[in-house]
Amino acid sequence: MRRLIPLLLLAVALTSVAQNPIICDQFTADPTARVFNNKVYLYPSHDIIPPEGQRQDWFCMADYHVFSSDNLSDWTDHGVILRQEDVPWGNPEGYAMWAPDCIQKGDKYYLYFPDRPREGRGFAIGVATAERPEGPFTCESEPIQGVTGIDPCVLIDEDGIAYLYWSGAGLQGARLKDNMTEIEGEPTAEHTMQGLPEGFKEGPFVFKRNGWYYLTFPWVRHEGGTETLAYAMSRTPLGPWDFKGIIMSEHANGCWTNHHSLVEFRGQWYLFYHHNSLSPNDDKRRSVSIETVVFRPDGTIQQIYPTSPATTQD
Ligand code: FUB
Repeated sequence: MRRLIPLLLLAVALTSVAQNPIICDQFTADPTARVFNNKVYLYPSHDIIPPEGQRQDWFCMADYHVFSSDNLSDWTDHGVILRQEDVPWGNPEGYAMWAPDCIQKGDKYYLYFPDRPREGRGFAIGVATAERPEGPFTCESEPIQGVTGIDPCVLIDEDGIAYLYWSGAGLQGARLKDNMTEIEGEPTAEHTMQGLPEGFKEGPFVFKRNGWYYLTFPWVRHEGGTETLAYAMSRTPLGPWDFKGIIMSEHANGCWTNHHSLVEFRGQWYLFYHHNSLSPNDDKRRSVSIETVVFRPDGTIQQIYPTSPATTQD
């Protein structure tokens, strides 16, 4: 009986997850799921078909929507929460609102997002704040100083200290100041996470469970390959990390990217990830799916095999 109960709980969780992909009236990618006020809020990138004049075979994103659900099946679209034109330091025609994150501290919600600056090259990471998870969000006048790159993720530890992780030259991590808009220490300091294998890495998502920090990330394990989802564990928030392996293997249809978050909701952990299910001939227009996650007794994660329509190589 003691063995049956977890299996029954898992079966209930599986049947309560929506059919994949979960949002079908627009493209959604790079999903960060967070639990606020006993609901799951989803902060994805919003892939669009590139307008004329933009590169047609590349990512194209002009704004963010936020979605919420209290059963993981029915999702409410709260509409646009930030547009590229609303970013004071951003290029209003950059179409580069890539993977975001949102976190609550006190009575404020902080949206972290990459964008192309008006001046110069590359990406910076901005912060916008709101009083509610669905916005409206107001953007800070400058991006985070000393941080260049994409795919921000924020962890607030049990002691209240916040950490920012992002993808620059490799995966980076730094402590955030209490104001949540600046990193501690010298901007030029070495922030690269130690202990990770070779292979292009982006999209860090860090969470804590039972005293373990998990650094999860898309990882290309073979030269010329596409992205898996992989992870490493540590007893400290900035590593060094002990690489553990694959969470989800490469998409079987060649969709180059995957990007994800893991979240616990009502006692069950879920993986949110993306696949080009709604645009099989275009892997830059992606859609979010959900699977359940199983942790082994030692804290490691069982490999996840996506449910239809996504399939993986193994
Ligand atoms: O969505 C644009 C980029 O594709 C993200 O920043 C990466 O993580 C990859 O999913």
